[in-house]
Amino acid sequence: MVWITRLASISSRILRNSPPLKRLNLRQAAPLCSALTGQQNREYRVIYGDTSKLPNKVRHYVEENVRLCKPDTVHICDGSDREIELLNYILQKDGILKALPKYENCWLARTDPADVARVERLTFISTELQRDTVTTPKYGAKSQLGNWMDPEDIDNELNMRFPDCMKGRTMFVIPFSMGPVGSPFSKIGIQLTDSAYVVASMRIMTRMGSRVLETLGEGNFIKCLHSVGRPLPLTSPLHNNWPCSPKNTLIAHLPERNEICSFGSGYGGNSLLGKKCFALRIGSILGQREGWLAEHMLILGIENKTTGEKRYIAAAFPSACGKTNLAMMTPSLDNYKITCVGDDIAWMRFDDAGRLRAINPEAGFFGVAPGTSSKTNPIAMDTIKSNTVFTNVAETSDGGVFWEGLEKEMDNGVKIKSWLGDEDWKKDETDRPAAHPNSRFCTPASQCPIMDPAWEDPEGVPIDAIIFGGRRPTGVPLVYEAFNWEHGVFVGAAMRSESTAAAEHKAKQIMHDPFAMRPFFGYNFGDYLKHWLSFGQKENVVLPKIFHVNWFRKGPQNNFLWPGFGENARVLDWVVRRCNNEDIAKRTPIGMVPKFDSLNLEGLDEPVDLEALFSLPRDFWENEVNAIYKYFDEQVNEDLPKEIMNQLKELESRVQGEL
Ligand code: OXD
Ligand code: MN
Repeated sequence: MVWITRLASISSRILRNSPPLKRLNLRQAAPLCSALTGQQNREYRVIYGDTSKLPNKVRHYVEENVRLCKPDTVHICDGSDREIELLNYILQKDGILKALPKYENCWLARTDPADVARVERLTFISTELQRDTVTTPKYGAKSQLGNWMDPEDIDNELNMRFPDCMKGRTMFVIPFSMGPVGSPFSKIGIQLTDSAYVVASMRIMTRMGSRVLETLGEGNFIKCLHSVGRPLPLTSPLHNNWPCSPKNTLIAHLPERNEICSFGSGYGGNSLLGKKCFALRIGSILGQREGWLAEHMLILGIENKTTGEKRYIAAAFPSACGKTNLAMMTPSLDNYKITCVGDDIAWMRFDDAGRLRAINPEAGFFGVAPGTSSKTNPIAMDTIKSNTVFTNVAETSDGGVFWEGLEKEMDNGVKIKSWLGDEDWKKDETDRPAAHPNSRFCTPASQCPIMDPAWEDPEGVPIDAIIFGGRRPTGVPLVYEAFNWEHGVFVGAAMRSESTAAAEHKAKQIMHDPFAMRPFFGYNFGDYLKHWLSFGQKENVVLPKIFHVNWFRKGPQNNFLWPGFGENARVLDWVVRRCNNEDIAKRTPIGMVPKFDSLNLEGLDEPVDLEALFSLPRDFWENEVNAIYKYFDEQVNEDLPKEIMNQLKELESRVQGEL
């Protein structure tokens, strides 16, 4: 145990009332605050770990933020079993986690109902030049492709929030690696947080602890500062014992300082900073700088058991559109075996031999619970039976969990307590769901029975196909293939999908979600497109084929036209055979679709209406083209690469001439 001196600092209230501090960043703020107040140095206590063992750069980062946030105690995470037992004990004592005795080492957290999803409108990226971060929308339209804030303004915002924010609490120091520890693809972050729930979740979602510090040495890391924003003593009561500060929530990315600062929310996407903030937003910037791609994509392996041929596919769908289900699919075609490399994020780069290689930077799954069942995803159901943290799901009287989709898997007589605490919840008696639609399971990937043998390969797995997709109730066929790389980049840029509960959007609406990255771009979308296009110009690379899928097309009775889930293997079979250049595709104005009879439909329980699944209504595609024009024009404006505009014009003329 080590004692370190800390400087006292001015309270956030005083800062709030002061004139804006010119170009003051958090690091400058801490010592200045203490100098201003002239308070005496005080000491804080390291209750776990040893700061003298921290690399110098990490120690400085910890110390400057201790001075700023003023936690009572500091805990340096080692990632050990002893540590997590201690944290689970504390979380239980504080009423944040509840044990779920039906399973092994599983826990339930219920959040403040005001802190249940990612908050996109409060998520900012701050760079000196606005245009580095966002496109410039036309006609005064609001940017849908990210929020930028001036560095001076963001510093003022941060200075209004972070000083003293951890008073009475413990600051946890989490060293974590995105990607296998020591892989040349991997990157290291240090997250400082006052939430033990975040520590427990980061332990599942990342490789975390002492071995990361050993690998880091005096190397560089991404600085990740997080606070729930509820110093002690509390000034108002908590809901569900869940500390958060929704009115002050702010998720700030400062790529020019390699820094992320998140305040006020304990919810996963806002607080587990390795995930969306680091692996996607900061990751995409690093990717642009260093020549690689950070994408919102699952990675799966697909093996033909008859021929032994194995391929890897990466697929981008918007949040809550079935990436986890596809990544863990139990194929309905017996001759295929699917293995999982990742369900949410892919870091990809071309290797020296010109193959695109991908790693999953995460170590766990933070999956949407509702809809997951033994029918839709039996592999996920197996994975989550132990060592899992559930958030905002319903609880059962036999010590288990429940959510919409598990109705057929409940034992008789078992009672349900909803995520909002409604005792003996019954579907017919209320219109409140049992589980929040964005409730989650957080579970270790290593427990998934179909993890690919190469999922932790430091070199990554070779990608043969990239699939884009979304929830499109009308007009978009089950599958089509892009004509070439440039057309494929256009298909990604033009992606649209029905909104889901993963973020704070209200009504169901078809939203543009290019590359499924709309909430996660770290830099200007026009530059992002140029970056993607640049790979098409490279010599000596094997470009993966690009496809678009839509499992969600509906018929006139509002029924899904395609059974989905394990049956999606039939689409993957077609994709893989196209990667083998089989002559099974025919040209349409929007791309290549399966030739008659080339989609394997043998053994399907119910016949499918292929004509309806693949029809291309002219009015739909005219509207689609117009919507894309409008979006590109208004949102991407001058930053749209000419190649992408040309692709749109070509689509328009094909739709007009051929449909
Ligand atoms: C997620 C998301 O949590 O995309 O993966 O919202
Ligand atoms: Mn996601």
